Parts: sequence; C-alpha cells; structure tokens
Amino acid sequence: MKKYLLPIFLLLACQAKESSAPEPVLPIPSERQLAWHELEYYGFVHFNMNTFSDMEWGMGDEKPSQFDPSELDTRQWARIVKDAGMKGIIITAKHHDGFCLWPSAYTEHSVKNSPWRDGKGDLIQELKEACDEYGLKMGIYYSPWDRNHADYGKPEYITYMRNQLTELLSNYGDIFEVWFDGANGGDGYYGGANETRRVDKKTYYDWENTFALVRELQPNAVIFGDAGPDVRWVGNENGYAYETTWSNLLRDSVYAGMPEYADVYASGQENGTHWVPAEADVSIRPGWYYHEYEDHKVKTLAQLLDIYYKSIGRNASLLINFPVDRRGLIHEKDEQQILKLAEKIKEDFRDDLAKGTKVKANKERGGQYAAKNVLDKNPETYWAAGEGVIQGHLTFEFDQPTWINRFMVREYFPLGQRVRKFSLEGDSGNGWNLIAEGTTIGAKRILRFEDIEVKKLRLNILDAKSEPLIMEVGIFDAPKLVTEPVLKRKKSGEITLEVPEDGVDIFYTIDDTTPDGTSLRYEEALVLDAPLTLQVLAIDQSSGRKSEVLRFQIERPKAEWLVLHENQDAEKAIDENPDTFWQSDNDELIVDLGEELTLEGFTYLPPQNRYMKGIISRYGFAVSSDGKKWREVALGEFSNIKNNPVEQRVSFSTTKAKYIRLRAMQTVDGGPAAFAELGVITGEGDKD
Ligand code: FUL
Ligand code: CA
Repeated sequence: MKKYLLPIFLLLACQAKESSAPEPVLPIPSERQLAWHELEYYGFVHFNMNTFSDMEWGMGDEKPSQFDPSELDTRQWARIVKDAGMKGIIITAKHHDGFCLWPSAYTEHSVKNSPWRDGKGDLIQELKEACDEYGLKMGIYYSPWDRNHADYGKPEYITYMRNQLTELLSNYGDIFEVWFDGANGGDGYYGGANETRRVDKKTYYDWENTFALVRELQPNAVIFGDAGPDVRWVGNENGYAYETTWSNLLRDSVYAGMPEYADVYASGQENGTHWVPAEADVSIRPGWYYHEYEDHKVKTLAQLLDIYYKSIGRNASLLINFPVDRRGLIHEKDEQQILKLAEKIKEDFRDDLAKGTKVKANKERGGQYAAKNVLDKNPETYWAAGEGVIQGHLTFEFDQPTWINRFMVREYFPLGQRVRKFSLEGDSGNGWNLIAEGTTIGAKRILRFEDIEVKKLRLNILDAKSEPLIMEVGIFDAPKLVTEPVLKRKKSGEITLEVPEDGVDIFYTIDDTTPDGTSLRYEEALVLDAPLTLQVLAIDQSSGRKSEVLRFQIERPKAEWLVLHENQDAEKAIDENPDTFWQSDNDELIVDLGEELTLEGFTYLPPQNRYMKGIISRYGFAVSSDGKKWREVALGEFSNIKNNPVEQRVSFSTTKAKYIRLRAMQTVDGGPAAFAELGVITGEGDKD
C-alpha cells in the first residue's frame, strides 16, 4: 500500500506547483495605471484663448476681453464624447499663452476678467458637471510653459504653477489624468509677451516635487509626460503608435521635452525599467485649435479608422482632440466624423467569430490557466503556457470554413509585458499558411489583413521575455470601407485622382454641388480653370457603397512659376509634390510667379519626413513687383510645427505681387531652411 502512496503524493505536489500563479515579469503596472488601461479611448478639448486669437500658440499678450464664446455648452461636448464611445475628456485648463479657464486666485489672466458669463464663469467647473452627468472622467491639461507670466523662468513661477495645480486638483473632484505638455520655451521658441528668460527644461520645473503634489492631491490620477511618470507621449501628433510598442520605458534616461525623445524613446524599450504605457494623441483637424479655414479638413472616416487601428490596435491608448469653436461648441462636422468612427468600430467588432471556435493550446500551465480562458471575455482569466515555456501556440477551429480579416489579441499585462514576436497562420484545408507576423502585443494588438477563408487559425508565440500569458483573443470579419480618392497635382496644374482599391468609380463636381453617382465621372487627369472648389467621391461598383465626399480648394497652377535659384533641386519647393523638398543654402526661397497676382496670403509645407531638418519656425514673407525692391508683408512664428508639421497658412492684407520671398529667421534645429512646398492664397479659391 505504502509503495503507491509516494508517487501519488509526488504527482499531487507537482500539479499544485504547475497550477500556481506565474511570477510577474517586471516592470508591472500600478493600480492607477491598471484603471487607466481600462479607459483606452478618451477625448481632448483644445479650447482657450487661441480659439479667439486664431492661433496655435498664443504669445501671452492677448487680452482676457478676447475670450468670449457665445454659446458655450460643455454638456454638448460630453454628449458627443459619450456617444463616440470615449471614456473621458481632458481640457486645456491653461495653454502656452497662460490664459486660465478657471478663476484662479493667482492671476488676473483668466475667465474672471473676460466677458464670458460676466466674468463669473468657471469652465472647469462646468465641464466637471457635464462629465458627471454623462458618466465621463475629467482630466486636466496644464502647460508648464507660460508666455504670459512675468515670473516665468524664475523660481517664483514654480510656486505659481504649484498653487494653480493645487486649485485644479482640489476643487473639481476626481481627476483621472494630469497632462503636462513637453512643448517648451527651451525649444528655440522664444519671444512670447513676457518671455525674457530661457529655462533648462531638465531642472527648472523640479518635477519630482510637482509630481509629489499631484500624488498628494489626486492619488488615483495618472501623470502624463514625455518621461511619464505614469503615461508617456507616443512621439508624434498623428495618433500612431509603432508596430513595436513596449509599455516599458527607460524612464530615468528621459526628461520632458528632450529633443531626441520622439526618435529614441517613444516606442518604449523591452528592457525598460518602469511601466509607462503610450498614449497616442491627435487632433480631428490639422490644428489643435479651431480655425475656420480647417472646416473642410476634418479627418475622414478612413483616416480616423486607420488611427484607431494604429493606436489602440498597437498597445496604446487613443486621445482624439476636438478644437471647440468660437461658439464654445464642438463643430457639427467634427461631431459627424467622430460618430461615424464610433459606428464603424461597432460594425468592425460586432460579431466575435472566435466564440464559436474550439480552442486548444499545445501547452498549458494547468489548473485555472486553460486555453479556453482567452475566449471568456474575462480580463482576470488567461491562458498560461507553462513554467519555463517561451514558445507556445493556440489553435482555433471553426465549425465550417469562415471568412475573416481581423485578429485581436491581449496579453495578461498585469504580470508584465512579455511577447517579443508572434505570428498568425490559417489553414483552409491544405495546410498552414502565414497570414501575419508581429512583434509586441501588450494590452491590445489588432491585426488587419486581407479577407481569407479558414477552417483553423493558429496564434504562435515565437519569442517572449518569459512564459506568455494571453488574456483574450477575438476574430472578426470587418465590412469593407470605401476610401475616398487621393488627389495629386503636377506643376502644370494637372490633377489626378486615385483610389487604393479596384472596382471603384470616382465622381466629381467643380460647381460647389455635392457629387454623387450622376456627377462627372473621372476618367483621366483633369485640367481645370482654377481657382475653384473640387469635390470628389468614390463608389464601389458592386455594392454601391460610397466613400466620403472630399473637398479641395484648388489654387491657380504653378505652371509659370520659376524659382530664382541656381540649384536644380529648388524646383522641388514648387512642384506640387508634398514628398519632395529643397534644402536651401541661404535660408530663403524666391519665386517669380510669371504674372502679377493679387495675394491674400501664403502657405508653407515643411518637409514631411520625420527625420528631416530645417523646418522653419520663424519666418518673414516679402513681395516685389520687379524682384529687386522687396516689401515685407508678414513676419511671425510657425507654432508647434516640429511636432505637427502640417501646412502652415498665413494671411496678410491684400497686395499685388509678381515675386515672392519666404525667408527663415529661425529653423527648429538651426539647420538650413527646407521647403517642401510654397503656395499662395489668391482669395477667389477659398469661398464657401
Ligand atoms: C503640443 C502643444 O504644443 C500643442 O499646442 C498641443 O497642445 C499638443 C497637444 O501638444 O505639444
Ligand atoms: Ca515639393
């Protein structure tokens, strides 16, 4: 009898060990970070003095009297954000120009001296009430950089900043995120109204003690910054995370606003010492603040959807900005677009085909860590491959051949991010075929691929820091989206329209009417008598589904334009191709327009390549009738152009000119000025 007892005993002991919980792989998220991970998607509102000065970065000399929304309604914001499926709103309580949306006791530069609500308003309070009503969380954006405050650059300002944070974090209930902008006076931008001192971004703000204050007042809030400490910037303002995105960060090597951050640190590091997950931020329009001229540049559904897949689908959270307009409302067009995205996300993930499959793992830790946990929609259960196992796979078998095009997978990240490499294979009845490959997974990874019909699907974990833990898997067949045509133009003025898919017709109008299937059909390159408004759409031939209508202000062709520089490459600054550019040798670009034109402004597109140098941050623009005598008609700053290198648009009082000259007074990195495209605004092209 005794002979048998020992082996049974050993067996039981082994099993008990096999099903004990896996050890964490450090770093792991804190409680407040775990709560934040659940939000995944929330809204940004940029609404402040810039809304009224029509700027992206105010100088700080604006007057409180300029802040005067006519119909401000935070409940409208909350309703839209809620309907969009977002979980909270972060508001620009104070931006770089220093104006405060709450009646701070520490400055006169606030709503209390504005005409809005006769100076008795408190926008933070109004937003908090609206958020509470709609079950949303509220977050605070606070700019450390201040171009208005007389003490900026002195120790006194740090006291001011902490006093203000104390107001914001004590008087408005729970705050879920405190957003510290890395953009800063130290970036070469200088010359705000009261900006007389340069600061050392690394040391000036004494972040350690500022963070301690936030912790004390709002222990559950996450703190956002380039260097975290809790949530980090994704490194661009396009809303894209990288294919490889670790939640781990070498946090002690980073400080807020460091120039190399975007290139070196933004995607996180496998051996990162701290859990600092990425947040992807992007505006629904080109700019962060409202500008009427961007009413027709609101992102399309196809663009927004791409952002969704490249942020939430790549282990980041998504923060989409609404530039609230001068009425104090989210613009109708922005509302329409964000709700289209919400609809489309629902549609794409409506039916999880994984739930009808039989799932098996090649290895299991045993106990409660079975493969079937990846299908139970319970974030507390997961499949564990087994002690010491690095490679493992999960096979999903369908009842019958099934069409699919999306795969979603989540790691059980409370015990640390582990997977380094994985692949997805499908079997349609004649063996395994590779569908997709990836690196990191993290909190959520979504793969998009061409429609494929499979009987079996297999997720292979190929490499990991330790035993892989998979919390959830989803399999979907998302309906096709008809994407809108892309417009390209040549220097001659010729316009071509292209769509990525086959089997699609393109229609257009040039008479300010909305195109449909009865409008002019696009067959060959267009030569149009500009300036005019061109509107285009694509219609899928078999389903009849339509893309969105896109609207372009077509300026006169640059056919007769000449660059007055020896260098052949200078042509690239006026070739209508956004991807080509010229890097000048003397910081200026002079163009002969070929004829005298009546100008109302100019446009400058910086190089679009992320690593490109020579982006102009301060400019002077001059005109001439003979190319000899010049008259300067505009002088200023291209704000935020480094992080958001969109086309810059500058208006000036109407003037006639045959020659134009754009000169760089300063570039972001100090290198010679680079021009991807220079354009003019002649007025007639921009009617509504
Ligand atoms: C940037 C700022 O400079 C922009 O104006 C905007 O607030 C964006 C979210 O962050 O760094
Ligand atoms: Ca170009």
